[in-house]
Amino acid sequence: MSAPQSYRFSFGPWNISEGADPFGPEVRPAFAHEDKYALYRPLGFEGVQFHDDDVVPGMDDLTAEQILRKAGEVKTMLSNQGLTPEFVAPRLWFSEKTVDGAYTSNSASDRAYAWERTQKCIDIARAIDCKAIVLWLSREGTYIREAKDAKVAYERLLETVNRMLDYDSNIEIWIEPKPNEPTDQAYVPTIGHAIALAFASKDHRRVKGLIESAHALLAGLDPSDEMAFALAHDKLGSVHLNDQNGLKYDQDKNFGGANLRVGFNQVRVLEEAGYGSRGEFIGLDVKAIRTQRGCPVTDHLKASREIFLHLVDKVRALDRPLIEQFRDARDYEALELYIVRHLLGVK
Ligand code: XLS
Ligand code: MG
Repeated sequence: MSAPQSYRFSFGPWNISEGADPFGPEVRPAFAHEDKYALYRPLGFEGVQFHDDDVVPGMDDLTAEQILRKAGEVKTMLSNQGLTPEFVAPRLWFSEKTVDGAYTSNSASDRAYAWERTQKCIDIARAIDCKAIVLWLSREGTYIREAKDAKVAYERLLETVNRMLDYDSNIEIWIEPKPNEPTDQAYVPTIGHAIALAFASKDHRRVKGLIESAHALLAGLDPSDEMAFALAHDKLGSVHLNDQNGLKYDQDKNFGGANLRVGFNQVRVLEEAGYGSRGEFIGLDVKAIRTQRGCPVTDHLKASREIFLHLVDKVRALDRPLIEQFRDARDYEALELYIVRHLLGVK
């Protein structure tokens, strides 16, 4: 048997936040973005996930040269801290020009803005030596179904993916599905949709998915099965591990915090498929609870990583022959009791 996989972890600077929510303002002092890089290694993380404007704030008002200069500075900061940029995602949901979506907007000028911004995002990724672009399609959807022609919208998404592949011959595109929020219904709600787009594209080897646990749960699906589907097609670019307590707003709770067994099964599927052995990161997307005091707050990141690693130990300690016996006998009652006892640490 090969040596057990050791995992590398990543998160985005937005995971260290000031605690604002839709009902109230910041509750913790701000902590400068650029000071966050020094926190990664001591917390056990080596990958940084970015939005394009995390790298280059105010990028819409800067020239190409200014953008590249700023990106170069960030590249140096990362290498000073021994960090790897995992992905850059165009933040296409903040601008006035994307209130009704970006690539799927009915307005040609909105779509032109979205494409310009995407090119700049790829330029930034290149400038910091990052090989992947994440497309979280946020406002690509509708509030009422009649607002857009959904077939045309999917054609526009495919056209965008193909243009991105043409624009840069090395980058990978990782599509991050989510079924709703901020829109009522989002296009590309599941990993199946993302992978269909990948295979329809002109170079499917460079188009994959990023699965966020909470997004799969919001679609009423089990994240471990979503991950298994992507892995079976060799299309799991990355993950955003977190948790979600039912069909509510996107909670970004600590991994395993709401449903430990659902967390365990994600780890089991990743581990059994050898995820990570080609350098893939265990990415987290977790929010500190609003009531948490301090600056910067990082306990939620530490906790999620620790829970993940405990679950790896649980997966490695499974009695595989016993599981096979239960499967052969189709005794799923016994299998379930064994799994729950195993998780509880009782014999
Ligand atoms: C939203 C996403 C987003 C992406 C990057 O839920 O997690 O932050 O991962 O655009
Ligand atoms: Mg995410």
